Amino acid sequence: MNQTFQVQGMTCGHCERAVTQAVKQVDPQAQVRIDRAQGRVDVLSAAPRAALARAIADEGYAVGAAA
Ligand SMILES: [Cu+2]
Repeated sequence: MNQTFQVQGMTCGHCERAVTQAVKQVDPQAQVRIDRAQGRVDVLSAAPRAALARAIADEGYAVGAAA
């Protein structure tokens, strides 16, 4: 299932890796696609949306609903 998150505060490749790692800690099988300019993170995963959002937020990024 594809899940889209709006994530604020990603400014560089390091941020993309941090977000990707956070998602993969919840679901190692997850596929993550990030559009940094749009602040958009697409996650292909069956993990609960709330768990993915919390993991990203725990890295220090503001997570909003998908636009
Ligand atoms: Cu960064």
